[in-house]
Amino acid sequence: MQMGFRWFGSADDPIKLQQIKQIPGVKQVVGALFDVPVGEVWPKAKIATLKKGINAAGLQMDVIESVNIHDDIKIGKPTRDKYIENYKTTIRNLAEYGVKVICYNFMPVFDWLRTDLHYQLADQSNVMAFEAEKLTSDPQEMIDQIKNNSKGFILPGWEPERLAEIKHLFDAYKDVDEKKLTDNLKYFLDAIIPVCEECDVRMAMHPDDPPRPLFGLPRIYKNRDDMVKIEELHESKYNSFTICTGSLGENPDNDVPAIIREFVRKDRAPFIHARNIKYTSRGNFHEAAHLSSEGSLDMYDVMKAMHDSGFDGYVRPDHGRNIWGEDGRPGYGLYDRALGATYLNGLWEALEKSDK
Ligand code: DNO
Repeated sequence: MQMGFRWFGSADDPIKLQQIKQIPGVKQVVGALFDVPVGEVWPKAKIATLKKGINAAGLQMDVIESVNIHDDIKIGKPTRDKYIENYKTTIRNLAEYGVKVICYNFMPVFDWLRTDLHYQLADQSNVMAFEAEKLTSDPQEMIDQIKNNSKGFILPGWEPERLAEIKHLFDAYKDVDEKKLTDNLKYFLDAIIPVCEECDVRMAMHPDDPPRPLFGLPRIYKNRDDMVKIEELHESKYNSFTICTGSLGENPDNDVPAIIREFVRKDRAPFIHARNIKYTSRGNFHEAAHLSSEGSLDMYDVMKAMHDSGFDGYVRPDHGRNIWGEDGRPGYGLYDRALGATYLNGLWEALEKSDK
């Protein structure tokens, strides 16, 4: 198991690589290029600079999160082939710099969605939260709320140039149902997985967050059965998953440790996001500190499932709270994620030693 930490780059992340290096046990920086428009090729020179900076801080860059997928691919427009060719070139370019795993998602329009970016907990820390009753009927209102509350940070997966086109995007998705979206995923995987096999780069699809349809848009990675369907679209260990404990766990019917066991044993889960959440009522939740005692997920069971199945991939703490006066990017401050990494490493050490 290798512990990583997500980082938004020197131009846009107040957290310094040296601070990440000081978190005990963190070996990997999970990075990305945030200044390349979705759909364009990631240039080698920019990848080289990113990697150089990370390596100079004594850290590795084996995992990229995310190379986002152009909407034309998800919608299945004729122009998708051009963007798929670009994606293949990006895979090849990343492979040249030693990247092993690319995290991506196939969610229409929105990546993750929350109705509150600063939900206050009793200890005065704040987290992100989701309450279905607070979803606005007009998605534009939701987007404006999120933008206005993000304290000027660009949130992952919320590229301003895409969301500026929201009405147009919704129109473009109007004939895309679950079946069509799945067919379009298959078309994409059939095209890119042979390149992944040739370059030894694994695609790791991230679950829908929250794992339910939103604003009438289809969602295709919500639970274990969806994962089996996606796996069958293109049989290869390079067609694999990011298991995000928080996203899947947001639906209490999902047995997250069982999902981990099944897909790690099959070697289909090279990347795990470890996050805790607390249910406020069915389907609603707020995010929480990583400890089992702070949320509704048992993080010992999560780590034990990874350990028992011989997990040998990458893991990172996921969304944390803003604590100790930090006013960081929602979900991605330094302190609480560092506590999370340390806690997860502690659980792992105990599991390793209890085996001997
Ligand atoms: C949110 C993240 C997502 C994730 C993408 C992967 O904080 O979990 O933005 O990175 O869905 O493509």
